[in-house]
Amino acid sequence: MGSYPNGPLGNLRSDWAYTPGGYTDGMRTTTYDVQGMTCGHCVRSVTEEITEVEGVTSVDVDLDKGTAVVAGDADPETVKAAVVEAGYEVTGVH
Ligand SMILES: [Cu+2]
Repeated sequence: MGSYPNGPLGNLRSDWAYTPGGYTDGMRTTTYDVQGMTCGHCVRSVTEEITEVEGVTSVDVDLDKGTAVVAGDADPETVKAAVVEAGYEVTGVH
């Protein structure tokens, strides 16, 4: 995670708190590139599996982009395993 720029835009979000790992808005989000999703059922399966991972507070799966944006402090390896469990593959985490 990078840092946010200083300057006019950097001050817009006053609710951002600084932590040693970077700025957060109280909830860290991680984007997972998920390969193999083709329809709403896929989205549902991935969403349900990731939701069950400890530390996950919300999941937003985008079929068109092929991403799952996960909020919370879940272990990325566990989230990846959950995606595999659902039958898909994680090709990137960022
Ligand atoms: Cu599907």
